[in-house]
Amino acid sequence: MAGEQGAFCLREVLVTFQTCVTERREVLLGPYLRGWRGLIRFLNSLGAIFSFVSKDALAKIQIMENYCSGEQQEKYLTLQSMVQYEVANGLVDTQKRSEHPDSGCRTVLRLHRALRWLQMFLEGLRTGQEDSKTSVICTDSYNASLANYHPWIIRKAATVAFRALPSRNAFLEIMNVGTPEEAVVMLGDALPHICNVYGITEELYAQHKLLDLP
Ligand code: 1PX
Repeated sequence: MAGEQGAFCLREVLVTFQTCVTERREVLLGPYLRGWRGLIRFLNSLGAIFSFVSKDALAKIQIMENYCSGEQQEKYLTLQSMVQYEVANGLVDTQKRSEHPDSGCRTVLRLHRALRWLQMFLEGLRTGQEDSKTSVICTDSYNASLANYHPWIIRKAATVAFRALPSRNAFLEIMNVGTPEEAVVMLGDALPHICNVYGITEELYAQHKLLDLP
């Protein structure tokens, strides 16, 4: 992403997922959310057919940004401090959404599950054959991850939208990091960082039994 209005470059977006992990393996929410904003910008460039997805993701990013700039902002510096604060103060609904329908913990959990989809999708693109279909890679990675948490109607809408995805090479070019071959190399460099963020979050949520938050 070369500046706000400049050409979109996926490399710079993915780098934020590298910079959000500290030496103590904490996940900084600021860069994490910036990474998500960049991804949504990319999603928007794929056309209005994905606007129902970006609307939901943006609403979640916005909820988190409000916490990060709100009265308790120092509690929302890292994922670890957020979990500690919200759990210790009873700010998380664990059975059904009621008093705290938009806790940071449940909101990040939705993004975290989507990050797993992203990781699988980009890995599928990276290792796919030149003529493999992006829609198939996307559907397979969705079915193996996020779809498990979505009702039928969302799954249906998502799989219909996936059919509109461009070919693998066109997709690699939209990433704006050079030739398809260069994009594949970039993905190979960037994906371990996404896996790392995913792994740290998964471990943290498992420790606190937060992986099934309503
Ligand atoms: C070069 C590749 C970059 C591609 C970037 C694409 C970024 C996609 C970001 C997807 C973010 C999806 C967040 C979904 C969060 C979610 O699961 N929300 C559901 C549950 O929320 P709730 O508050 O009700 O508990 C919500 O019901 C979801 C609604 C919208 C539909 C979500 C469909 C997800 C499909 C994901 C794939 C996107 C297609 C990308 C094409 C490349």
